[in-house]
Amino acid sequence: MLRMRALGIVLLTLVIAACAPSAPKFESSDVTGSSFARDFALTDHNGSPRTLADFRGKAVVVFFGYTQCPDVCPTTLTALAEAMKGLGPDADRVQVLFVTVDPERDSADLLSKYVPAFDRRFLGLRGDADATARTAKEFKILYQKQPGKASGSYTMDHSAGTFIFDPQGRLRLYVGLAQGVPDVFVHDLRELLKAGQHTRLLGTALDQLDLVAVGIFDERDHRRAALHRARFARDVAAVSGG
Ligand SMILES: [Cu+2]
Repeated sequence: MLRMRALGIVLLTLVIAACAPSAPKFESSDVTGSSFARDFALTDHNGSPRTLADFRGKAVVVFFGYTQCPDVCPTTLTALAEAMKGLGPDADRVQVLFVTVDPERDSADLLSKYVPAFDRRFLGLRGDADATARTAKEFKILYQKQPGKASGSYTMDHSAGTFIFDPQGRLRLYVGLAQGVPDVFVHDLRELLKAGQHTRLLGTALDQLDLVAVGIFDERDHRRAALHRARFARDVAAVSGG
C-alpha cells in the first residue's frame, strides 16, 4: 500500500508539472475581467440569429466597421485573414466576426459577399439601428456618419479595435489598431487556445493514469483499486483547482 501511495504521489507530481499553466503572455492588451462587451444579439450574413454562446469552444474575434470603409476595415480584415493562414489547423478553433456599424447600407447580402472574401470562414453580423447602437454601447464602440462630397453620400467614423474572447466566451484581449498585425493575432490567439486546452489535457492525463492504476491494482483487489482511483482523482482535482 505504501509503495502504491508513493507511486501515486510521483504520478500526481508528473501531472501537476505537465499541466502547470504558465500565465499566458499576450502582445495585445489583456482586458480579462472587464465588465463590458459581455454579449451581442445580431443576425449573421446568412440570416441566422447569433449570440456569443453560438461560438463556445472557439476563440472569437470581433471587429466593428463597414463595407465601404476605405482603409481601416479592409486592413484589419486582411491582417486577420493572414493570421488565419498563419494559425494553420488552429484556425479551425477561431471565429472572426465583422459587425457593421452601417446597417443602412450593409445588407446581409452585401456582407455575405464582402466578409468571406477575406476568408471564407469569416462571418458578417448586422442588426437594425437599435441593435447596432445597443451592441456598440456594450462594446464601448463609437460610430458616426460623416457627410461626403456628393449629396447623400457619407462615410462612417468608427472606433477601430479588435476584441478577442476565449473559447469559454470571456472577453480577454483588446487589440488596438496599431497592434492589429498578423503576428500579434497569431501569437495571442495561440496563447488563448493553449490556455483553453489545459483542462482538456488534465482530463486526458487523468484517464491515462486511471488505466495505469487499474492495471496495477486489478490483480490484487478491485475494491481497493476503485477507492484509490477515487482518491487519486479527488487529489488531482483539488491540486489543479477543480
Ligand atoms: Cu473602417
